[in-house]
Amino acid sequence: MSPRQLFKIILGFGSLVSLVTGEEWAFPEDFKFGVATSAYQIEGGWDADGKGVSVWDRLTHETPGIIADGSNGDIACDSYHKWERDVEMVKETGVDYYRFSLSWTRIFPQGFVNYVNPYGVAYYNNLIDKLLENGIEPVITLFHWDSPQTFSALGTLSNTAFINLFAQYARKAYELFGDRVKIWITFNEPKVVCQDFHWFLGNVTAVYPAGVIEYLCTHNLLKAHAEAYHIYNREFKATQKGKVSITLNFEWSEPASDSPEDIAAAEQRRQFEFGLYANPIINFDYPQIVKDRVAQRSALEGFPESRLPQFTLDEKLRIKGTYDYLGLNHYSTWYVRASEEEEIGRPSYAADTGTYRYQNPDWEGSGAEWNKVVPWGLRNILKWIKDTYRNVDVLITECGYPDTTGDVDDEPRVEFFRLYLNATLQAIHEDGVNVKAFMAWSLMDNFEWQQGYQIKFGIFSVDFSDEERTRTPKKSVEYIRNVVETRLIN
Ligand code: PNW
Repeated sequence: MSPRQLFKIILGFGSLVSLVTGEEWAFPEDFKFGVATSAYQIEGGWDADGKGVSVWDRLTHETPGIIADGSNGDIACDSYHKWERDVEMVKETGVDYYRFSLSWTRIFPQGFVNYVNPYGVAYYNNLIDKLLENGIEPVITLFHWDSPQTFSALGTLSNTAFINLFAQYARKAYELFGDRVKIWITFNEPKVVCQDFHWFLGNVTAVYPAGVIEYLCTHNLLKAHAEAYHIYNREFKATQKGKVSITLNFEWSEPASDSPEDIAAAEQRRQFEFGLYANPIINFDYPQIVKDRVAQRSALEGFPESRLPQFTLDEKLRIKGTYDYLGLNHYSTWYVRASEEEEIGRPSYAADTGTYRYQNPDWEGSGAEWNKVVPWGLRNILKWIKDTYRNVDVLITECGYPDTTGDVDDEPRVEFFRLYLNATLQAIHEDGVNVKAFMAWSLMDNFEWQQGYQIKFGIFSVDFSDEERTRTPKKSVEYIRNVVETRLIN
């Protein structure tokens, strides 16, 4: 029996039980569904109507070999011109939310807010208005990786100047769009920005001084987030009545065995990967284990103080509580085992994190190596978040399934959503987690960063060989639409 068949039997049994007991697991009334995209991945129009250059424009244009298929986002899905069709697609899916990001340099070509590009503002105004006309609520990410190229000379996020530059940008965004936009996300996936891909900082060719800049970036990003939160609270909240938070990515770390060492190793990894950002914002300061490990390794490496900067008490208090919900992006799960300490040598976040992780080769795969289908990982994450962060409201801002075919008959993606939506329902009903939304990644096939167009996450396919960038619904559109309508998984 395949896992899929087994799952259907279990699901079937579950519905039988609920029939008999008269209770049925439905998505609560106030639960919202959505679909998500980001500016650089879909918009194209990279230099249209006065848009300035972002680090992704520069990177893809000037670094041969960096994108798997040699492509870039110059045209992408051409959403800069096809946005009306995008709104139709969201409408067709029947969801409540459309999450998209602002291209910073489309609105502020140089990154600085002294000059506002009216075409950029008009683009987002039109999109927002059209969404609202269609009963769809916009969810806006301010920073989904395409920072202004002009900041690169400063080291972008590794420079404290970034804090104020971002705060000014956020204020302008609230001013321009906040009368209609009520859900704001400051940063998408800080860990990816600061710990995973150094070229997000615009530092394409230089040897990356890992282990130092990684934490400077984290430190400044958390402060920039907090400033953007406080600006909203102080200057806009009373009139605009919206919510501001951050979206963190979390791949679940499951202990590889019941041994205390493996259990501790998995927790260590969660704290390094998620706690590094969530703890200062929701609890207080960086997690103790992160502070201790980075300090110890820094000392052995000969640094006079920890490579992880310290917040002053005022800063800790200023960052604490800067969330009105928690945004979560989730894709897959790993087993984690305790491992020997990496030798003292080149300092790095990876060495600080320690531990060893792997995936079970028997887990159902997908079009991306790392993206194994492990729905219980999502449920465990949600439970862990509930326990670690006092049952904060969680919006799942991304969750999705990649393939390489782009087939409109995307049964494996349907199955993925069935399983992950069911894990969400279990977390709500059995574990009492406050999950308030599920947004599918992605509305359409798009520029998948380093993988270019080879990996497809869309519930709509896009014909990239056609100038019109024709979009076609896949089976998963119908599936999601049905879940939204019935509020049940079937
Ligand atoms: C997200 N991981 O990144 C991004 O927010 C999207 O822009 C992107 O297209 C999408 O995932 C699909 O890749 C990820 O650690 C970050 O496994 C980290 C992980 C996965 C995705």
